[in-house]
Order: sequence, then structure tokens, then C-alpha cells
Amino acid sequence: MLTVYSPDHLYQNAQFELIDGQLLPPVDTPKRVEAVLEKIEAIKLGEVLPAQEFGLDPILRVHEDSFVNFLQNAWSDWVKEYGEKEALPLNWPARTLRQDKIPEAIDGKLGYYSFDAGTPITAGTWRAAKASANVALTAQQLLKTGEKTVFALCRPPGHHAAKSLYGGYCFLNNAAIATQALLDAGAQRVGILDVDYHHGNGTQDIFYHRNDVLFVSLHADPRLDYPFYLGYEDETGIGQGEGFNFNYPLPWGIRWPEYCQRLKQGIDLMINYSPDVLVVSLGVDTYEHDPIAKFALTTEDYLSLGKMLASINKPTLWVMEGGYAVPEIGNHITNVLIGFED
Ligand code: SP5
Ligand code: ZN
Repeated sequence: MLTVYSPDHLYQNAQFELIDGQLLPPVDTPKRVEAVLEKIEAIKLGEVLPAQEFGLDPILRVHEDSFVNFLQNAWSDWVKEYGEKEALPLNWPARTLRQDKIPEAIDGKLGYYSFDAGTPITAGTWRAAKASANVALTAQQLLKTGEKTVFALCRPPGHHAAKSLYGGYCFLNNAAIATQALLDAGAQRVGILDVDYHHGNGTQDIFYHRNDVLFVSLHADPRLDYPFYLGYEDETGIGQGEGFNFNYPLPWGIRWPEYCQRLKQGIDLMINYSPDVLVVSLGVDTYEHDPIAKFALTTEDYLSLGKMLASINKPTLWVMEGGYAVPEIGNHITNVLIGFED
């Protein structure tokens, strides 16, 4: 299987993340992706290709202009005010506050365009986020030229990023950008299966009103876990999109036998939809020893997961999302991909 990778992810290298009431070293480290790359090379999974440059157009097909503009300028605006410290929002246009006014001050903009304070913007954030989108776009282009399956080794991840909202370590929604590019190039239907531990709130939001994308997500119950405010079972799509969104909120501690049953239901929905292309938002934070998550999949289970997804039997684009147990995530990602190809 081909992998697409860009070293520019190294430019997202924050010193701190606000988590569990403390400023701690970030959970989303450059080491994550380096560990996956090393494993891919060690087992000779296949060629590793660099990302091509696609410019802003495919990004602007998914994200609002003003949001992209904000991301491009956030660091320099912040530095003018506070110097070279990492930028974090401090307040938000929550219930009872106005959402129709975009503040001019950088503090106000940070709150307006984000949904958490755990996603630092640094000097290199835009460069890394843009490269990550280019990784996904390069991978989708390889699919269009006849590859059956390609792995986009994206970082920063993307599935929490909505049209004009960043958070959850995500700035640009790589899976959504690649999906839209496939549709723009003639695909009629794209299926997105999101197996990251966290709900893909951004991806759901982007395609919620559409029937040319089926979104299926398995994730921790939002009553208990991040991102909390989306991912319930009764979110089924709206307007033309009604019936094209499926959420499977799962309990903490879930093991493979139960997880596999729910995954099978999601896979059956996907087979029934029969997409031209399957995009998998691949997070391996479902691992039993993941530092920020509470599912209980084992290293071997990822082989079974990959094998099960092969039953959908469609051209498949894998997009890296979360997974924070370093170095084990290297084994987990390659197990999924090996299980799929076997
Ligand atoms: C892409 C992705 O997986 N983003 C996840 C972002 C989660 N950020 C909030 C984490 C809060 C973790 N609290 C866990 C308590 C155990 N220490
Ligand atoms: Zn996650």
C-alpha cells in the first residue's frame, strides 16, 4: 500500500496543551507520526510518497474563507499582542452571547473560530495544517489514478475541524477536503467511516445536509467524553441529508467482541450505500492503553478491524486521525492496513 507523508507536520510542535486542568506537554506530538512512519518503513508496507501542493481552492471547497484567513494570520496577530507564546482562546460565544459578530481582536477571533482551549496555535500551525490537507489530497489523487487503496499519514489530524471551527488538535478537516475533491472530480457518492475514539464532529457538520456523503462514526458516548456536544444517536442528518448520518456512541471499556458487532452494523450501512470511494478516518485512540481514551481494543484487534473494512470492497482512502500511545500506534496503524490487504 502507498503512503503519503509530509515532514511539514513537524511545524506543529507546541510546548503546552491545556488538558485536565493543567498546562502539560501536548498529547499530539510530532513523535506520533514519526513512529507510524518508522513502522511503515520497517515492515516495508510500500512506497512512501511526498505530498503535492494543491493550493487553497480544495480547502475553500470545505472551509469558510474567513476561517482560512483567520488560520493564516492567527499567529502573527497573536504575536503582535502577546509575543511568541502559543495562542489559546479564553472565552467563547456560548449560549446567550452573540454569534453574529466576528471580533476584531485576536482573543475574540480565537474564541469565535474554536471550540476548545486544548489546541494551541503556534508559529508553524498553518504550514503544518496546510501540508496535512495536501497529504490527504495527494492520496485521493492517487486513488483517482487507479490505486485501490492509499494511506494519508496526516498530522495535524482533521475530523474535529468544522467549516469554520478548529479544536481537538484539528485545524483543517483533511478527510472532508479529500472527500470533496473526490466528489468534484466526478464521484457520485463517498462514504466516510470514522473509527477514531472521539466523535468526528467536524466531518459530521460539514456533510450533515448532504446525501452525496454517508457519514458513519463509532466513538465514545458524548454523554461521557470529548467532544461532548455532538455524536448522539439521534443525529441522522437534515434536509436532503436525512438518513445519511449515523452515530454509534459506545460505552467506556468496550472490548473487541462488542465493538466488532457495532462496527459490523456500520459496515453494513456502508455496503448498502455502495460508495464510489470509502474514506476511513483512522484513529487508533481506541487502544486499551491510550493515554486520553477509555476503550479496550488490543494490538491484534486492529488486524481484525482492517480485515473487516476490506469487506466493503471499495477503493479506500485512509486518513490518519488520533491515537496517542507512542510507539504502539505504529503497530496499530500498520495492523489495520495489513489486515485490510491480506
Ligand atoms: C484527533 C483527536 O483524537 N483529538 C482528541 C482531542 C481530545 N482533547 C481533549 C482530551 C481530554 C482528555 N481527558 C482525559 C482524561 C485522562 N487523563
Ligand atoms: Zn480521537
